[in-house]
Amino acid sequence: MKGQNYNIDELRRLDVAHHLPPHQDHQMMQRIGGSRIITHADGVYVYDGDGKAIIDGMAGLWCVQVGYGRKELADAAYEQMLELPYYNSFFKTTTPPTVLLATKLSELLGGHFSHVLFANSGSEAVDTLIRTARYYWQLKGKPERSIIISRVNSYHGSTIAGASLGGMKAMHEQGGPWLPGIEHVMQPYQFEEGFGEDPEHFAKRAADAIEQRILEVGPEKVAAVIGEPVQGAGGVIIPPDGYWPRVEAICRKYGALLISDEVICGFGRLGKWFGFQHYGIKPDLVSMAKGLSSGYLPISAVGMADHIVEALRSVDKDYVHGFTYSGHPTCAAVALRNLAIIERENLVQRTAEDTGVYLAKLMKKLSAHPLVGEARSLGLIGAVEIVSKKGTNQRFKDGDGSAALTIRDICIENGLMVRAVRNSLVMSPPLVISHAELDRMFEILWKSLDQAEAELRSPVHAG
Ligand code: PXG
Repeated sequence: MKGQNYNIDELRRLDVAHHLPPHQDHQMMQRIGGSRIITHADGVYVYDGDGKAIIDGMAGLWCVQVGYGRKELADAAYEQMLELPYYNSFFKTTTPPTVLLATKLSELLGGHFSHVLFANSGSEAVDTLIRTARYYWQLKGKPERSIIISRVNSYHGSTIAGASLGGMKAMHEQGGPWLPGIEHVMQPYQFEEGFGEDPEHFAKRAADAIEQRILEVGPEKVAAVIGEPVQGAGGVIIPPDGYWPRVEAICRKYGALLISDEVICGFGRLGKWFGFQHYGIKPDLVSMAKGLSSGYLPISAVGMADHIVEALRSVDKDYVHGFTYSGHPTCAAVALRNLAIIERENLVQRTAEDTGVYLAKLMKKLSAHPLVGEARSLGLIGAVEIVSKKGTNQRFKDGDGSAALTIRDICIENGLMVRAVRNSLVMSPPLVISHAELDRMFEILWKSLDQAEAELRSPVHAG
């Protein structure tokens, strides 16, 4: 299979002719003649149609925790498909992997999360969160509690509900009207919104923005506050210490549910099984996807705290929610095997105590580069802020994002896949990455920044 001879030129032509890739500028794709075709992958490397090896600094799309080429996961899918490829969990029926995965997740979530409900994508899990939070309050006799507070630049998916809940301006400009009852407040993004401010003060200010909004809309109308422990797609925004415990206290004060969207932060990314465990908070609902199966098959889940399940069980009628493939046995079998690999290879602890620490060291070194305003990381997720003037948060071209895109393209040409988000580069390598591979990533980053600098500082680009 690997390195199979595809007709890459023809595939690129067909890509333009018939395929609309997600989250993409379709005019640009036509202009550049189609996508880069990724033909195969192994470990932390992906390979394109020209045979070019690229270190996958993004773990696919923040998801391939255990790296590529895991025969065990292919075997798990194969064995389950022969045994029982699919059956539903609707007809008072379910399947062994479904139940075993629910049990395993409830163990990993710890303590008060006794149950999970399955879906297929992060977006579906987020829809489930919104619906469950609102239904919970209906069951508690407080249907007026329907508002959900979210943050600017948060990402919660691309369905109508997910995009409504997310704080992505570019998404909100396309395809509304949006779901009512969502409020967006400031993000805990110190580099942009509190540059030079005492971090403790900034943490308090950002958390208090939530309290203010609760008071503005009326605490009796607020169902929940949702956040990613670290905002991923929004630019790897790592909140200052003190932010999450304060947000939790605010939720408790006004009786709002606290929801942690763990789609990126879950499964070891921050050095704990879940991001909320890193911050020492206790949410009422959590969403999971991506690293749950390391992206080998689509599966997502919502973890529910005991009091939510008690409310669902307080009535003798259906909770009329779920999907054809909720708890899909093949996806569940692969997820179970993936979690077993993460445990066996100690990837969560390794991220906390070894590779995450090493990444932080490399980030510190990189922050000396003249184009770098800040290089931050937590566990194996990080961001590099690109600035036009060292020591400030001033951007190239009024912060239109083109500088980061230029550097990103150079990185890819040099054999490193990273993403550009507004004025930063972001990364989340597979949790199996070695020190030597991290070294290689940062050699490429530094070299690419050097190459980009001349171009960015030329009068044409600096504009
Ligand atoms: N919540 C979070 C925190 C996410 O990161 C979703 C929900 C939705 O998951 P699905 O499986 O429906 O895509 C995500 C997904 C990007 C990018 O630009 C990030 C995601 C998806 C697409 C693009 O970094 N995250």
